[in-house]
Amino acid sequence: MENNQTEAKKVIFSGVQPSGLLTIGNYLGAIKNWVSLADEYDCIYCVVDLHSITVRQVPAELRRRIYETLAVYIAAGIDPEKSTLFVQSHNPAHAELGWVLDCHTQFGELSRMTQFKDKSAKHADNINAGLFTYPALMAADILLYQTDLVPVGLDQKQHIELARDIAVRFNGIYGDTFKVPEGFIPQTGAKIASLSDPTRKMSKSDPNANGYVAILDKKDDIIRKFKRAVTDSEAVVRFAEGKDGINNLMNIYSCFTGKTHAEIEAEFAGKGYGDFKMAVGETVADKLAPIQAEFNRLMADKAYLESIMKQGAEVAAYRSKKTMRKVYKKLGFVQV
Ligand code: AQP
Repeated sequence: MENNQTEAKKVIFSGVQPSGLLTIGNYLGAIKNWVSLADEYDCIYCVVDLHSITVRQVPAELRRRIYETLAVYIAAGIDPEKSTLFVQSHNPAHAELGWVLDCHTQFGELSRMTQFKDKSAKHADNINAGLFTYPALMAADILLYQTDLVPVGLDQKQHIELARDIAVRFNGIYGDTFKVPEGFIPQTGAKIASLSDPTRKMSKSDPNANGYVAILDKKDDIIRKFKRAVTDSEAVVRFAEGKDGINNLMNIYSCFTGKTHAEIEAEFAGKGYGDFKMAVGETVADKLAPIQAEFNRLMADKAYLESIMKQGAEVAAYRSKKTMRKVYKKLGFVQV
């Protein structure tokens, strides 16, 4: 199952929740980097369905989105023969280690998590215990595989720091058990903002569909959303403080074209926001088109997606077993 070469490579783990249509924020902050790291590292990419039920989901939609999320990973360029792709609930070790880490995470630590504060404000009618302990389950996801690096967007930085604290604490109490992971946050694209409110991050569960661009949005919709994007009244394309909307569009354009901010400023010198927004919309739509075509092909072959899920779950279970045995032994549980 594993060869020596794989064992020598550093381990990467990351995931996306199937809680909506994946956005270009998820793509630029996480998935695009997963693809670029896949050759150099031993990569494990997960569809984190257990996390998604911290917010109420419609079961039929959730089921469809689990397939869709996996299909987006592959369509974006992750080769299931090189990386392990699987669905979190298919490996029960995540929930098992999650419980153990719940018991090693402090109430005060979890109370400080900004995502918990944001999400409990958004879902005031359903502030459940899972929403609160989400970061401990995320720590379990990562620590199970003795992960070295976790490529994520900026919004997950605090959770990665907590995962490190939990690992250090556990190792301190019971002796060396977990590798202490590092976050890997990209230079550009780490925080893509909402198009309708550029002071907030772009989110796939935003009830306002004009705030996000989904990876699977049609070209016309993508262009329309960029045309409507909130900017400012200066009408000069330049990256500067107080120009959140334009800065965000420049970041998006930079991520998709590889151009620097200075190059973008030069390209649009003397042109208005209309031209710039149009160029961003066209570029994003054109770059997403091949991913969308591959996605449609994959979604028409559920049997193939299921075979990837199955194969990935076996590898994930095999790899996490070693960590779980170690954890249970260290805790004093009886092993028969
Ligand atoms: N706006 C963003 N910019 C850059 N990176 C982002 N990520 C999310 N939004 C942005 C990164 O995408 C990965 C997967 O995120 P997630 O699904 O685990 O949950 P999230 O961070 O809460 O993302 P969303 O889209 O906002 O989901 P919902 O709306 O369901 O809460 C992570 O690496 C994240 O950093």
